[in-house]
Amino acid sequence: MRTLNTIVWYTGFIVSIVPVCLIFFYLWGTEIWIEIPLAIGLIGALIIIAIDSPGIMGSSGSTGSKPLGLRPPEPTSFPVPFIGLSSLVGSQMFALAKNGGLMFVLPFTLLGNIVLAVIVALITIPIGAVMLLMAACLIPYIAVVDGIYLLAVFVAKVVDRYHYDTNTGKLVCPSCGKAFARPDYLIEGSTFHGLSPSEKGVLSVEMYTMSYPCYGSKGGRKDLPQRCPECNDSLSTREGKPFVVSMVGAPGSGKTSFIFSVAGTAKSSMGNGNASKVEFYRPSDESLLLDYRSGRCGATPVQYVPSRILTFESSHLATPRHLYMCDVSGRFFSSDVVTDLQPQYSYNDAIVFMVDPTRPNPESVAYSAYVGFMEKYRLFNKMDASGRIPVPFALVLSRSDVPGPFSGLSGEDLKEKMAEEGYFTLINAISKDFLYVSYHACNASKEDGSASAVMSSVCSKAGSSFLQFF
Ligand SMILES: Nc1nc2c(ncn2[C@@H]2O[C@H](COP(=O)(O)OP(=O)(O)O)[C@@H](O)[C@H]2O)c(=O)[nH]1
Ligand SMILES: [Mg+2]
Ligand SMILES: [Zn+2]
Repeated sequence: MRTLNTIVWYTGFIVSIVPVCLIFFYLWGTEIWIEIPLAIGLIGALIIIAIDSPGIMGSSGSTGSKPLGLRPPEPTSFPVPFIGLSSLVGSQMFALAKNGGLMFVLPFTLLGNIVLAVIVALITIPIGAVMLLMAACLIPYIAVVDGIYLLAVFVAKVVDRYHYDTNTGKLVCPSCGKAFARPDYLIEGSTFHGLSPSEKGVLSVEMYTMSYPCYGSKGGRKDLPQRCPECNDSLSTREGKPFVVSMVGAPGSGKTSFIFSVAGTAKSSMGNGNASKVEFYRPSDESLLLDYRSGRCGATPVQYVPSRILTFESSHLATPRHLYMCDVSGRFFSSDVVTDLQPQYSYNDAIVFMVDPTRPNPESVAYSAYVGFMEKYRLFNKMDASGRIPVPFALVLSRSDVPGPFSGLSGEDLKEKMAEEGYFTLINAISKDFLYVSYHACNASKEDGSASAVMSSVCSKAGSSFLQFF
């Protein structure tokens, strides 16, 4: 912004000199008696303007020490805004008029020595006249510059707001799981919440020593150090908007396996061929994927487990995208674990409910896990049982590799067969609680695409851009 202000400032001088010359030539033609004072006036005015430039006078700069005040005004508040072009050129007019006036007054201070006074007057009065005319000629320049300024501010505001809202506006802390609109940004020891577009809409903010990207992740703000506003942990989400999946189901139903099946498939297929990079947010999850691939899948502990986060990057996305798969112990859905602090219940984008149809008494195990989940979910979100929840809900039968009554079925066929096979109460309850329900079968112990198909279905129901990755 400083640069822009400076350019407008010096262009003002150049632009106003041209009409001054034209006025002289229009009024008096090319007479020598007018050319000489005009030349003196122009050269003098330019010299005075140049002498007062910061480059020559040094940057000592406070307003009081300026001898003539023809430098561009320094912004006094940080971050540096547009000064506002009309007030910029307005103060330029004032500076020219004041200096022009001074040139007229100067000879009178030397009246003690009349010869010197006349010589000085011969030089300063043309300079004064040129400066006063330049001040007057700035008026049309102000009109043009202001028009451009107002238009630029309007466009910048719209563009900035669009970038800001499309690229940010949802943050889930990978450490504590709390959700916020924006992170805290750290700049030169100060913390800014959100670094949001200001009144005038500019693409970067100038602090005391440096310029920082302000709006739009494309501008580079995503590379600033960030922290979680709640737990203060440092984040490297790079403003990637997350898609959050809550995993639900009885112990051993296949939740953890499902997560690694999705993650493994996404990594080996490079997000269905649409990502340039797919990796775990936490490198330590890589070894769990290796365990899963070699058939080891440990029980998930009964405590808060940070989500498994998969990061997708693509050249046509301004920010990475993070897929949060919130794993929990199945025991959270039984009555022996009373407190359940799963923050994702208030903001999840999809729910995947796993059912193992091969265990003894599968319907009642699944139903009681579902009831245990819904009690906590409604309680957490302060919902009564009357409203249907608009979050996409996928019921997934695991162990599709084990032959049984549901072999080869999915969608409505699977739903009907389940109703016949004793899951009627469960299906009925789900239809009452959720608006968008889908039925799937999958082999969660393999990366055969069956788990990814579930992701594809919920992403499409949620209208999420993550759909491309499955
Ligand atoms: N054959 C087969 N085994 C599965 C499937 N899903 C889960 N398992 C196995 O079931 C056990 C429990 O799975 P896990 O994912 O830990 O269940 P969780 O308790 O719901 O997280 C693990 O040994 C898995 O390998 C499946 O679809 N097919
Ligand atoms: Mg588990
Ligand atoms: Zn946090």
